[in-house]
Amino acid sequence: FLPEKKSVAIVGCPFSGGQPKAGVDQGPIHLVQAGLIDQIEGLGYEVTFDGHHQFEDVSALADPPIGILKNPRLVSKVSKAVSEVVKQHASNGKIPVTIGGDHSLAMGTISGTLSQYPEAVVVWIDAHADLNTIETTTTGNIHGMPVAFLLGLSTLPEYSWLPSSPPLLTPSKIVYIGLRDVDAGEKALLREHGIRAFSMHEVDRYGIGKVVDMALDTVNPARDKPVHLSFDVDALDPSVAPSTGTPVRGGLTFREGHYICEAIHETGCLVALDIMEVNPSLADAASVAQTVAVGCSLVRSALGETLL
Ligand code: 5AB
Ligand code: MN
Ligand code: MN
Ligand code: MN
Repeated sequence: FLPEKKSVAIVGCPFSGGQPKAGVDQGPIHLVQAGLIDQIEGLGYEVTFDGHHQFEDVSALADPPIGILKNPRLVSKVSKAVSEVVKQHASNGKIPVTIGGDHSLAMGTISGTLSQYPEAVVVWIDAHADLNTIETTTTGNIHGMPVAFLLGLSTLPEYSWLPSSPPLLTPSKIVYIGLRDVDAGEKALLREHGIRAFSMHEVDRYGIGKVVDMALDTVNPARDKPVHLSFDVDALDPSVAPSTGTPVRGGLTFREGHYICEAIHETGCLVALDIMEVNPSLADAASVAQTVAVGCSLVRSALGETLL
């Protein structure tokens, strides 16, 4: 299933509608300005980048809340557009690298990957499970809900473009690493659906090397399935990636985060990558530069930089 030519397509998504803090839409602009494209080319890839995705003006869309969900139609429209772009790049044999933007975008990226590679599995790196349903969300922020939509646990007529019965994603095709701030309703859903998750407790107990092996053993035991890696930078400790909207202390170290990307690269199964939730409006200039640099280096690691 892997493209022969080393080819990457950057999908820049300046979008913040899945959460309330301004600035996360500037994340992709900063990542590109920091030289991400040259850096990927430097690894021997051919890189396609047609400019950042242009999203419809929020004010142009009548978008009252559904229940407590904020910007539900806008998030749906944007994710649907991203899904089509990701699928298109994947079908052209490129690895889509989507840079956010908030994590609601993963509804688009992962559905795009799964429509091209139905057997793909998802490795979700995050402090949070992003598994809230319409019933369990306490914030109404859709960046905390994309996995539930992908699994078909949340359905709305406004999201009918996303298949729900059967859904594209099933519980045995996703695994989490890095969790440490999971809502009570999400914990119940993890248990109910038998979704495998490695929290920071397991990272401490077994070490990151063993945790990544175990995580891949659960979703991709023969290492023969395409892997979509969705990386929320808040999985990293706030001392490593301070400029993000929902930081939680006690996260992955710089090396643990990069190790995950390197180990997935080593499997040779990576078909799509998301780097999400970089928010350059949060924290001081040095912290922003640090977070943006970490975002770029995670991408490089996932694309094989550290292989000797
Ligand atoms: B992120 C919370 N669980 O549902 C919710 O950053 C936080 O994409 C979600 O992981 C965090 O709003 C979403 C409290
Ligand atoms: Mn998160
Ligand atoms: Mn997330
Ligand atoms: Mn976050």
